[in-house]
Amino acid sequence: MDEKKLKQDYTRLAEKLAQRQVDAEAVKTKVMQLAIETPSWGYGDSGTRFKVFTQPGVARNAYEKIQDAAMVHKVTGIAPTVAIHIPWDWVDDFTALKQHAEKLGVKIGSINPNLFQDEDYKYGSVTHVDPIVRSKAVDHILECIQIAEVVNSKVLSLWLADGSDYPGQVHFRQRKQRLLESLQKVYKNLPQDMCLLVEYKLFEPAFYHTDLADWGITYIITKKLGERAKVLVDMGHHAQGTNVEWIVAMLIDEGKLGGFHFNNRKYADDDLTVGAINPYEIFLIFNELIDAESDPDVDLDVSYMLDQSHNTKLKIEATIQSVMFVQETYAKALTVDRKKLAKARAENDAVTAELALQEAFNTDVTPLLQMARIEKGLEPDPLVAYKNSGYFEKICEARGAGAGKGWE
Ligand code: PSV
Ligand code: MN
Repeated sequence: MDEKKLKQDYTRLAEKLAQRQVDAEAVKTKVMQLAIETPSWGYGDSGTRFKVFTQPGVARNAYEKIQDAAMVHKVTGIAPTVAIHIPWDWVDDFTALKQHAEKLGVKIGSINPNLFQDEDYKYGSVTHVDPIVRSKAVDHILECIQIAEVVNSKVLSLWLADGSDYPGQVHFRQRKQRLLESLQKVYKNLPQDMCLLVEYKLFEPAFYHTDLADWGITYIITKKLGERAKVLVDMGHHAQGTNVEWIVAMLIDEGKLGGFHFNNRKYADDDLTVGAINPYEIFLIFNELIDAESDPDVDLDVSYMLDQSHNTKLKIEATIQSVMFVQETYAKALTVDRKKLAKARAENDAVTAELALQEAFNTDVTPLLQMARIEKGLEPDPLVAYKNSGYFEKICEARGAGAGKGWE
């Protein structure tokens, strides 16, 4: 690394940003304050419903997944928490798991109950016609709240696979009522300092209807539950062409945006690397978030999480790449000339308004990110740092090749 050249490049960039009335030093501080949670299930073997593929050195249990997450944090400096999925990450002693994480410099983040892999849930979980199945589902979520308390997590993150496959199969309104009733039981038991994030998904596994298919119904449910229930936006869970940044803005304005699952999709599902298909979309989302941050009427408390399972990329590398992409895009969105944008909007000048966004999106922020990392004692390029660390060789030797499904 030629540090002299890097400093020159950074100075040139800072001058450019000053013309947009953006303080490069402030951006440099902010990009290292970002916290992106990585998912435990992104470190275990995964696949499609046709085949689960194995990878060399892949994590075989919750302890190893946390070890990998800690490695991602070590090289990026901005991935301090790891989400866990119960029972995929079940251990007999969650205090020990918490201590293991902390020893490695990370913390356990959101707790994700699993209401989709039990035979009982074939026709639904919290929406099921049978009260015994609904009770079982609610009890599992309550169990996850207890785990959250043990590991000191403040976020319970819920996604339901509930839906139906054929027209006429279910009574929509009755299912909605049962869903609300079940989640009200959960909410009543939610500790005061914990929040409940509710995630929607257009379709899958059900093909005809999904009980929480979009932000509208999820907003309604979380609104009825109470202040600590909010909506989680998974980037891959929308129909093609949906304006996700607008949804984000609406949820912010209603005080109901709770978090993100970052990823991308080409056709359906949600497991492509964030920004792989539509990098401008996440820039536009950050643009809304940054705009709201400076609004005194908005109280933002948003969790940023990745939700990706890579089958053909090496998992740790793919996760580092994703964390870096989110950070880079956030940095670009921080370089928007907001005065110019506001003025152009006030004058109905669509060209200038759009250009204000595009000039930020097209800004090469690499020198700023590299300087920010160096100042924090990190290597300038986390992917290179990881490759040079010898960690992959070490886990290949210690763990062997292919551990089988990490999600069962
Ligand atoms: C469902 O597709 C989902 O996005 C939910 O967040 C789950 O918890 C996660 O993926 C499981 O892979
Ligand atoms: Mn998700």
